Amino acid sequence: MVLSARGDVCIDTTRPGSCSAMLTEETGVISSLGYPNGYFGGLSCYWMIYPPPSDRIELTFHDFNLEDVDDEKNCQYDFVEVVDGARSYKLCGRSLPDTITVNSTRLALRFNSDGVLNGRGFYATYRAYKNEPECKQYLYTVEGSLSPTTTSTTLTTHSSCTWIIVLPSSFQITFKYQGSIPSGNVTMTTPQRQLTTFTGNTSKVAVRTLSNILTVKMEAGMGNMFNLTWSSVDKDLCGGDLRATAKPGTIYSHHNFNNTDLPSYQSCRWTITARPKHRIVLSFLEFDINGSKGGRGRKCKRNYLEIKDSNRRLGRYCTGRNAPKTIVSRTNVLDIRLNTKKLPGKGFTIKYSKL
Ligand SMILES: [Ca+2]
Repeated sequence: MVLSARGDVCIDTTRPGSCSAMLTEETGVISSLGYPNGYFGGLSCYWMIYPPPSDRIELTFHDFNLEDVDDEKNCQYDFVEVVDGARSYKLCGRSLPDTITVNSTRLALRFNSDGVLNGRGFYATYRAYKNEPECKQYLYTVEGSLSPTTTSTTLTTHSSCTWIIVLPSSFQITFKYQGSIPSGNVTMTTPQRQLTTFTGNTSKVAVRTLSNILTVKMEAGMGNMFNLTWSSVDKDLCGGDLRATAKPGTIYSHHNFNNTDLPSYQSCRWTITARPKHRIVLSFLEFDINGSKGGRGRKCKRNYLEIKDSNRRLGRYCTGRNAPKTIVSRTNVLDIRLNTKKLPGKGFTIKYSKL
């Protein structure tokens, strides 16, 4: 790229060491050649800021050290000139200028040094932004639903809207999506990866993220509609110490049993204790644990439930091999362990009581 500077000098901005540049990003850095070790005399440098569509450009100087002058209003030696189309103003000397905000889509900077007496130089950053607030919403609830129709007023003035579900780090978000996106798309991402992009018509899809943060971004388009419901499990919060009495208690394999499948990569332990000389009876009301990936494994390797009473193993269980119905302990302590890896299945519900 070649810019004409001073009319008679052409500067190649792609050449290393060039003192001029065209800046087309939303935000960027501008510093004088040689900063902070001082600039040369006889420079005339131009920076053209042409950011993506925006309403305002904000220019902030972080360091400003040009040739020392008595009169910073009369900048006739070394100076920075800011041109926003309508106006221009010169900055010189060693006072840090205030942040400059212009209602313009473009901004030009010119740096001029004369033949003698230099300074450290200057260092500035800029950012371009739109006047309207961003269409972005943070959601902090462990379950909920969202639909862009509820925010259609904001969507009409934005090219895209973003919803970010943020939960504590031990949580894992599962979402169900259905939508009709005739133009644009809806993209789901976690900090780790892009999960999926929806366009057109999508009937209900369920996705388990393994992440505590989910970003949903919709590119606006006429007639776009979707509905997203999410739930989550706290993967640290499973298992527990329970007491068996005559009145039955219930163990659910995980939160939101019936609504979401078992979380992947869990290790949970429940210890049930009855009074001495009593035994414990477990009744399995529901049981669905895939022994192998997505199927009915025979060896209960991938996902399984293991039950012991006082150090003696009563069995390892998964669907298909030996789905349990009723288990009675021989001692007053029962130990239930759940281990899951991938696609563990629906989960289980167990009633327990003392015998
Ligand atoms: Ca000078």
